[in-house]
Amino acid sequence: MDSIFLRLLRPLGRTALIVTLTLLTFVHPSNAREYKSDLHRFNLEVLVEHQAWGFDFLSPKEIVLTERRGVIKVLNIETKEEFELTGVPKVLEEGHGGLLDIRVFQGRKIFFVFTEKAQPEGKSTLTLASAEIEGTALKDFKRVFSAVPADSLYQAGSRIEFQGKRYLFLSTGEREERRKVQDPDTDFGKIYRFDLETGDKPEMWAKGVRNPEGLVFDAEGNLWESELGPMGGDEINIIEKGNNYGWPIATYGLAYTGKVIGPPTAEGVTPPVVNWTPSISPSGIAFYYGDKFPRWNGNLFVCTLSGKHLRRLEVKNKKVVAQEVLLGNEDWRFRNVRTGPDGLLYVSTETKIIRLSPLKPGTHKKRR
Ligand SMILES: [Ca+2]
Repeated sequence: MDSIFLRLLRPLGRTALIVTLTLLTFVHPSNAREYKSDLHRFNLEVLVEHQAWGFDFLSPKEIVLTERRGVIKVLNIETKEEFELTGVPKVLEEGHGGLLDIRVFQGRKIFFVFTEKAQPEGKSTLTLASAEIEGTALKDFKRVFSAVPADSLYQAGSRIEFQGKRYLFLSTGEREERRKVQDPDTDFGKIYRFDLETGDKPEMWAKGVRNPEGLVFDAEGNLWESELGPMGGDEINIIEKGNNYGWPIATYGLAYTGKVIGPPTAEGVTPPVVNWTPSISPSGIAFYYGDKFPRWNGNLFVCTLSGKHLRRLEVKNKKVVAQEVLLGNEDWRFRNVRTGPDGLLYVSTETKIIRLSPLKPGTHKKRR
């Protein structure tokens, strides 16, 4: 029996059928795959087959991205061509360190975080730097901040988030200096605010975070952070000035040996908005604000490493009211996520950058 679709087409003749088939082909490019979620069906397209620890939009058509081994690339999201920038400083790729987050500030000025050798011999540090992208080169490279040296580059944190055109927030990890995290005079396990106008010494905005790999403002101006706990105790927090987020005096997680580190909550400690035990290892986070996925608007997307999925959180009044696991069958470690200027969702894993675009039944003919 003919489908309703074919019956409707028949009077229009062969041309309409060919045009329709062409459009169907168009929305199914060879490397696109179709997925279903609770609220939207979507296509997944692989843009490039390599890691991006951090990435941001340099223009509506270009992504600037980091590979942890010490490479910064510019990717054209239409042609999928990319080139590597020259003039990138030498990074120390060790533990969780290397070339980490990267953000576009204004025009082609960028900020990025990397880890490098420091004195005394054998120590390393976490450095925030700025530079300008000119053609295929990094110019005007400046170190803005280098953290107190430590022995370890595990739990390095290192997300950057801007507030308007004046402030930059940076999350620093504990770097296995657990006992120094609560000390306000060390750079371990902190959220800093930099005033880019005055260039003053950064202000400690909050303390007591462990390995904060996600940092993002929502549309109402709340600063959300994600952090990897020890064994269990992964958290999402809302960061407020002066607050203590508890590590290591309060945690839902256990030491890798199974030993108790601290109670889940303690006086003076701001509890997480949500926590996960066993671990899913949350990394980059982003709110979706765009017109391509209307039912995802205002949702918080969380990349997970050991969880190997992209997690969608529905948020109401600063609370997580629903969660959905997306792309859990791919065996990918998800690193970072961002809404594109085109309203599509861009996600990086340890092996690729992908783009999610909506697919709604019955909308094929509208899509050009
Ligand atoms: Ca905490």
